[in-house]
Amino acid sequence: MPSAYLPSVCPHDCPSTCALEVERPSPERIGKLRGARGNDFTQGVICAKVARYAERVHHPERLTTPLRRVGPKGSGRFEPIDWTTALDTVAAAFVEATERHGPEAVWPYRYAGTMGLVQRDGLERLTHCLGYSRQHKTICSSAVGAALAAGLGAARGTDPREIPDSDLVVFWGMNAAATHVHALHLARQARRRRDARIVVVDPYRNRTAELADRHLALQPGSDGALACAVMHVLFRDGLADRDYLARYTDRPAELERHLESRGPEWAAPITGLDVAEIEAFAHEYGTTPRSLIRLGYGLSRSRNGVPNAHAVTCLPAVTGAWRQRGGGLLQSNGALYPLDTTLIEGLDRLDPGVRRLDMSRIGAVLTGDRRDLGDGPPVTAMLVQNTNPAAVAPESGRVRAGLLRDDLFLCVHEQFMTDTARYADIVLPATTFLEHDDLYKGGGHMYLQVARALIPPQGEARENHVVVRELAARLGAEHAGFDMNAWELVDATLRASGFPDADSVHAAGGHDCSLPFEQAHFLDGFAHADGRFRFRRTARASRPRRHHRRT
Ligand SMILES: Nc1nc2c(c(=O)[nH]1)N[C@H]1C(S)=C(S)[C@@H](COP(=O)(O)OP(=O)(O)OC[C@H]3O[C@@H](n4cnc5c(=O)[nH]c(N)nc54)[C@H](O)[C@@H]3O)O[C@H]1N2
Ligand SMILES: Nc1nc2c(c(=O)[nH]1)N[C@H]1C(S)=C(S)[C@@H](COP(=O)(O)OP(=O)(O)OC[C@H]3O[C@@H](n4cnc5c(=O)[nH]c(N)nc54)[C@H](O)[C@@H]3O)O[C@H]1N2
Ligand code: SF4
Ligand SMILES: [Mo]
Repeated sequence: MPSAYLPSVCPHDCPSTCALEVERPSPERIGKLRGARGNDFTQGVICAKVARYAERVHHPERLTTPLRRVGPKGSGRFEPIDWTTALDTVAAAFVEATERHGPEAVWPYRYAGTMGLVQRDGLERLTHCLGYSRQHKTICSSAVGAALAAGLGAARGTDPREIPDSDLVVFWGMNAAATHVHALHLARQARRRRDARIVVVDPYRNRTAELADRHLALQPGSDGALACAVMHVLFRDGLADRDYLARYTDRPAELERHLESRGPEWAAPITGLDVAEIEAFAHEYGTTPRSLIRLGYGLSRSRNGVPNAHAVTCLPAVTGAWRQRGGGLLQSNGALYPLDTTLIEGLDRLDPGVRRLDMSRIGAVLTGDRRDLGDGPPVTAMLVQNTNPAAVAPESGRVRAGLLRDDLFLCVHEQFMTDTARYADIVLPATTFLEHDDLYKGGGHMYLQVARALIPPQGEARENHVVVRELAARLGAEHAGFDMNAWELVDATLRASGFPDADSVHAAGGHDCSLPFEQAHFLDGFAHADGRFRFRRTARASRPRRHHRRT
C-alpha cells in the first residue's frame, strides 16, 4: 500500500518557505519530501537538500541524549546524562552568573536554524522575563531591512506570483539558482511565456548569472553607483515617469540634480563596468514597463549595504514600474504578516533598559571588548539555540577564543554536534521541524502557514519550546507563554492577531496574506505618513528599527 503524504512547512531560513508533502512510511519514519502541488507559490517544486531530508532526520549522528563535557573545552569529549541533570545544571549556571554579575551576564543567543516563530523566538520570552542580555539580530538582513524601511517604508513588495507576467526580471544581489529556487522558477516561466529577459547584478558569476541574458559583474559594494548611473540615464533620456514621480515620491527634482554629475562615465571606474554596459542596461530597464527587481541579501554583506540597497529601491520609483502588473520590486514580504507575537516573545516583559548585544560581535563580546560591553558585566553564561556561531559569525578566531573561556558556561541545544556544540559544557538534543509544531511566515511569498509534528522526537530530543519552559520553571520565570504547548501558542497567537485559528489554517494549507494589487504596488501610497517614496533617507529611517524582524 503506498504511504500517505502529509502536509508540512519547510523551516529553513529561505525566502521560499515551501509548503511540503511528506511521506511517512511508518509512524516513526519520514520518507520522501516534495513540494505541495496545491500551493500556487511552491508549485510542487523544492530544493534537492530538503527532498532528501529523511537522511538528516534519521542520520546516525543526530544528537539523541543530553551530554556533559568531560574533557577540556572544545575537546569534543562528552558523556551522556539525563535531562533532569542537564536542565538543573543549566539553571544553576544561570543563577550563579546572575548572583555574581547580575542578569545581563547571561546571554541567550539564537538565530534562524528554524524559522518557526515559536521554536525560533521563544527564547526571547525567557530573556525578557529574567532581564538577561538582549540580542541585536544583525547577521543577515538588517542592512536591506533598513533600506526598505527608508525608501518604501515597509518590507513588502510585488506579489511573486506576478513574476510570470514580467518582461524583465533583475536578480540583484541574489543567487536565486541556489538560494531561492522558486523565484528563478517563476522567472523562467516568464521567459517561456513572454520572452522575458533575466538580468543578474552580482560581482560573482554564480549559477544564476550563468543562465541570465545579461550579467553585470560589478565590484562588491558599488551598487549605489550603478543605480545612480542608471537613474541618470533614465532622467537624461526621457525614460523617467515624471507624472509618477510627482505623485508618489518625495523630492524628484532634488534627486535629478543630484544625479546630474553621476552618469555612466562617473560610475564606470567605481563599479568596474563599461560605460556601454551601464547604458545598455539602463535602456533595457527604462524601456521595459513590466520590469521587476528581485533584490537579494547580497548587498547586506557590506558596510555600505544600506545606501546601496536603498539606491536600488529607487529605480522603480523613477520609471513608475510599480504601476505595472509584474513590475516593481520585491526584497522581503515580511511586513505582510501583522502578527501579535507578545505571547511567543514575552514582549510585555521587554525592558528597553536592558543591554542589547550585537550577535555579529559575539567574538568581541566574549573576549571582553568594552565597545560592546560598555560598563556592563562580562557574559559568563549562554544558551545557544538555532545557530552555529563558531562557524557563521564574523571574526571566527575571536569567537573561538571567547567560546574557549573557562569562566564561560555554554549550553548548546542542537540537532547535531556542530562547531559550536563542540565548545559546550552541556549539549541538549533538539527536534527537527518534523518532530514539533510551529507557525511560519513566508518572507519571499505571502502565505502564513502552520505545521504539526509528523513523527515523535528522535531519541530523547526535545523541542526548543519545551527546553525554554523547563528552564523557566527552574528559574522562576512566569508568563502565560510558558503555560501553553507549542500548538496552543500558535493558536493563541493567530487568534490574538485576528487570523483564523490554528486548525483552520492547517486544514486550509495556509492563509494567503497578500494585498490587493493597488496596495501591494503602493498605488495607494508608500508606507510613510505622507505616502511618498523617499529618495532621501532620513537619519532615523536609515538605522535598523529597534524591533526590526527578519522573516
Ligand atoms: N561564512 C559565512 N558566514 C555566514 C553566511 C555565509 O554565507 N558565509 N551567511 C550569514 C547568514 S545570511 C546567516 S542567516 C547566518 C546563518 O547562520 P545560522 O543561524 O547558524 O544558520 P543555520 O546553519 O541555518 O542554523 C544553525 C543551526 O540551527 C540548528 N537547528 C535547526 N532547527 C533547530 C531547532 O528546531 N532547534 C534547535 N535547537 N536547533 C535547530 C541546525 O542544526 C543548525 O546547526 O550565517 C551568516 N554567516
Ligand atoms: N541552498 C541554500 N539556500 C539558502 C541558504 C543556504 O545556506 N543554502 N541560506 C538562506 C539565507 S540565511 C539567506 S540570507 C539567503 C541569501 O541568499 P541571497 O539573497 O541569494 O544572498 P547571498 O547568497 O548572501 O548573496 C547573493 C549574491 O550576492 C552577491 N553579492 C555579494 N556582495 C554583493 C554586492 O555588494 N553587490 C551585489 N550586487 N551582489 C553582491 C554574491 O556574490 C552572491 O552571488 O539564502 C537562503 N537560502
Ligand atoms: S527551497 Fe527553501 S523553503 Fe523550499 S524546501 Fe528548499 S530550503 Fe526549504
Ligand atoms: Mo541569512
